[in-house]
Amino acid sequence: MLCPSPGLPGLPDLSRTLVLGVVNVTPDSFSDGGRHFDAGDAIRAGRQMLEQGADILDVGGESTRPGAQRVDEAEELRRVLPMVAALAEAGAVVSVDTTRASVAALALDAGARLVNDVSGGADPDMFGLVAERGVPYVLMHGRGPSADMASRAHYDDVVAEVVAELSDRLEAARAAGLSTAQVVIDPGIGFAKTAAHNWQLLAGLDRLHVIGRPVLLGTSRKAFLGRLLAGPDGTQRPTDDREAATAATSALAASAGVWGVRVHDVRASVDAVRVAAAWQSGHP
Ligand code: PMM
Repeated sequence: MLCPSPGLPGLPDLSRTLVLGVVNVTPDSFSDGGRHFDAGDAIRAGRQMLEQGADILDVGGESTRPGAQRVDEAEELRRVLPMVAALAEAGAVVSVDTTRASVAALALDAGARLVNDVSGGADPDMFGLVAERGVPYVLMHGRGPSADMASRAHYDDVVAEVVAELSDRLEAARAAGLSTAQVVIDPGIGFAKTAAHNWQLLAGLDRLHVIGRPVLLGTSRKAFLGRLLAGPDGTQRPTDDREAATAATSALAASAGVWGVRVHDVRASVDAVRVAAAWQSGHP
């Protein structure tokens, strides 16, 4: 069993796995191709996730999919800040999914309560900022930028290496003044990992326990699920048809004691983690 009830400052502390709804503010959300951002649609999507039971909304303005190129800081701010402010105003607990300390700082000013950093603190100012603000921080495992991360997917024992590399980053975070109590760890499913590595990590999730921190898991709609569910001709299951598989991972994550799951379809995963909690406790 992983670390179930961490009491992270400013975040909900429920007797079940938390569900983080993904609010990706990508160019598709811009009504005129990216020049003037109409936050309306994205805010409505975020509000709907709240109604469906999301515990946290994770707002990101930069794609981290394999091969994705970076957006510049001004553009990231323009995408993220209005969303963070509006959703915090609507009563949501908001997380900002960014690798830039400057973006994290302004998002915290705008009402975010958690920093989700897929780079594991690559920005030299990130740990210092999070230490100073005292907010919870998701330290994710990866091996460098999305653009060429596939070339770094080489492991002898992926679980042991992810544990060792996360432990090193946690040590660096502590050296920069972060308190261990602020940190959530994430094995970074799909980040510098093949499908086989992802499954090995999920099978060995219990071994992350040695780090002693709560675990966040992001499996939602990822390619390794599409590959698992490929048709007889080898065609991968399309992204928008991976929801049942994602919900299955949420139920299994919950029964493994995972602290939070980061998902696109909130309703299905809220149902899944509630079923898992009732199953484990023996009462609804
Ligand atoms: N995955 C993505 C983006 N942010 N954050 C955390 N902590 N963990 C993840 O696995 C993660 C993340 C990429 O997924 P998306 O492009 O579908 O949002």
